[in-house]
Amino acid sequence: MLAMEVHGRRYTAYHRPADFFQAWQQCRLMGGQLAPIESEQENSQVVAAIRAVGDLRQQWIIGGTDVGFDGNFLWIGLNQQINYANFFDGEPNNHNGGEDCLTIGIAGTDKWNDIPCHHRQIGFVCAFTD
Ligand SMILES: [Ca+2]
Ligand SMILES: [Ca+2]
Repeated sequence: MLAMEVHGRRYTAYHRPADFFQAWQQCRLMGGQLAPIESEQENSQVVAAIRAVGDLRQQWIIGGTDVGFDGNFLWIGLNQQINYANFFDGEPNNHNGGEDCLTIGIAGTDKWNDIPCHHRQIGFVCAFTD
């Protein structure tokens, strides 16, 4: 209980078009990681970070992927499987067999979606720990 602050993450959203791997590299170069989200509270923090620079009418890249093993999602910066999940209804659907990277902001909600990793989105969210 009350483990919500245990990770001590700060999230920053970047309104900067990028695909998953570009976003992953940019977060790393800035000393952070492409955002993992491990609780409802962290999901809210990510939404707040996005609203500081944009909105949820478009999808923003976060750090989840099942590349290499469909249906087995992990946080790329943590090397850990996703436990807390906040997918939109019907997602992840691996549409056309080619969706391996996660976004937040599908249909204007704070829910997640899987998309093709090479699709550029409006921006991405990094997480930083002190
Ligand atoms: Ca997939
Ligand atoms: Ca999808």
